[in-house]
Amino acid sequence: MTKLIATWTMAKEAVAHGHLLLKKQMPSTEVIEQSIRIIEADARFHSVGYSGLPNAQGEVELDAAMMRGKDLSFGAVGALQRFKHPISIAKKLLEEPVNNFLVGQGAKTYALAHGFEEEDLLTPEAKSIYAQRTTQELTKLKAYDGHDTVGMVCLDHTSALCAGTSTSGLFMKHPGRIGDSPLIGSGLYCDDEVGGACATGLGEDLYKGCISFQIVSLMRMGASPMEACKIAIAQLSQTLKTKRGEHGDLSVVALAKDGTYGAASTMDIFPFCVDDEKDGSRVLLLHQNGTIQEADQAWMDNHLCD
Ligand code: SD4
Repeated sequence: MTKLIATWTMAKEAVAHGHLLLKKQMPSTEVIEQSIRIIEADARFHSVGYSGLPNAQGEVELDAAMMRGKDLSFGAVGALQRFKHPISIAKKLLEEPVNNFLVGQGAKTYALAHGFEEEDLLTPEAKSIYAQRTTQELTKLKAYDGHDTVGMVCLDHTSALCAGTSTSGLFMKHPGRIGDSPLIGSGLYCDDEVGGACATGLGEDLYKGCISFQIVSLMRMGASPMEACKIAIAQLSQTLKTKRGEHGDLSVVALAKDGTYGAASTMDIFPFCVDDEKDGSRVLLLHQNGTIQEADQAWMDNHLCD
């Protein structure tokens, strides 16, 4: 039975930590917060939290969200600067009766009023990657290059589900740009009656399909998480190709209330993590032909920050 699933190789340690918290019977909202905080704080990862790559004006700007499957409560922040743990602010907002999704200055005012501390998130390494990349010809720049989002779904001992996301968004994004990650139904969705899902990839394409809500809806109608992920990705990819000619990367993970999981992607190889009784967590590689294999040491050495 899987209790935690997360996008990308970088989530390995966080999922292992979450696995330990689940053993201590921590609720899924806490597990999601504590696990995602590990990734947000890790300076090796330039796509989430501290040390994230900055926007077009050189500022690190973060998006994060949390959804609780028991009562569909939702909290999110967008385009937030100078707070290392946007997932914790999203969790706080989830408890509010209204005003659950705050952006920019409003999110900052809320965070300060609730005891969150401001700090500089731009590390010398992130700054130098930014400087190198901005010297490339803009036409050769792929906006999406090297930018990942942590999306995580958790099922706790009471069968309560929670989903969370955290990201610094796209490289060279316009100040104020918000992707799919903090949008309910696009970056994440969960309902205890069914299961949960999270997305990563090009936000501007993912949110055109409300992809996470779509996956949970397919599961509600009887699809397994694997079927739901595959159908949702295939449909969105086809629709975007037909209507727009192309699309960016689209990847998803899902967890059903019975502890079965699914993943799908338009990438050749999409890595994701699941919890594991023996090692705490495992990194799995989903290939285009649908096969899933465990990542070996060589993959881990070369792709830890993916
Ligand atoms: C965004 N979906 O801001 C995020 C970025 C991402 O893998 O997930 N990249 O559009």
